[in-house]
Amino acid sequence: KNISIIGVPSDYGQRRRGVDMGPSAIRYAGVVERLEALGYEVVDEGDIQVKKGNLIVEQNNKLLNIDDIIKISTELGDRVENVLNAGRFPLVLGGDHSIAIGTLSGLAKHYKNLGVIWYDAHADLNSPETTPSGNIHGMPLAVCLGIGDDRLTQIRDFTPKIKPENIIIIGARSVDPGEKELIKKLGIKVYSMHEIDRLGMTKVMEEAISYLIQKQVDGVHLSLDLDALDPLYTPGVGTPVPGGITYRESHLAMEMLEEANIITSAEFVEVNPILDERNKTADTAVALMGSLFGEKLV
Ligand code: DIR
Ligand code: MN
Ligand code: MN
Ligand code: MN
Repeated sequence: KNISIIGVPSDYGQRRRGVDMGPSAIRYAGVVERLEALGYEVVDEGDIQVKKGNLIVEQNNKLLNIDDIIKISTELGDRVENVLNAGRFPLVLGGDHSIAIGTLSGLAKHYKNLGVIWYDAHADLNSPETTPSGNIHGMPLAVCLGIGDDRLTQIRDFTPKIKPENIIIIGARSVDPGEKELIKKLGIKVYSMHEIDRLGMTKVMEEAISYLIQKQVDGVHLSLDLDALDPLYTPGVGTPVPGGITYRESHLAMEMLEEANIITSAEFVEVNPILDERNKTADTAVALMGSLFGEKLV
């Protein structure tokens, strides 16, 4: 596998400044060196152009910064599709989770039956009707299912990007009422913290992997929000939720994905250095990438 890294320094999907510095923090934590040490050819394509220095403006209190997010998502989608067309593995660094709209809009042009693992404390299944915050980082999974404002669902002129039965959410523990309804209605597979506690991460990942294989997916995207982990390990996130996945459980999950050899693209999002402790969250992100790409303990 040859890896292409794309940084997306966007904080437009939420209200806490600093997550735009996530790609830099992850680079300073040594992502390129870490992956090269595993034998990959790594090209850091740098960052997508994101307009800086402006205050977050509420054009519409249900869809904060929608115009900027459309622009960023469209460009990111083009870039991700180019990486796939070059036969390379896209590794996207965020930025807040709204960038997943762009990533998926690139992946879904290439893969006809894409699977998605959404590793997150949240379900990111809100719409303008259900959002408690107006923050688009709480909506990307819904948008990719074709639910929400047309300007978002129609990014790169096609919708939906993914099928509900090809999604697995892992780590959920803060799910809004409208999101719960949607999960039930669409039958989306969720391993909340309850299932992780009850079954253990080994069983959760075994089930998740065989579930996606049964769906005959032709690719699997890992969308990893660092707030899936307990804030003990990843304090540098905008919306920390206690009772999360441990450091070792997360490594185990990555190691099992690597062994199963199913992941075809990944993004690591919501690293906010302003809220962090000595770059701990970016360090954790890079360590998890190490496991995802085949680092062995012994
Ligand atoms: C909440 C928080 N469900 C919202 N979402 C977050 O604003 O829609 N997603 N933090 O990552
Ligand atoms: Mn291909
Ligand atoms: Mn998220
Ligand atoms: Mn989250």
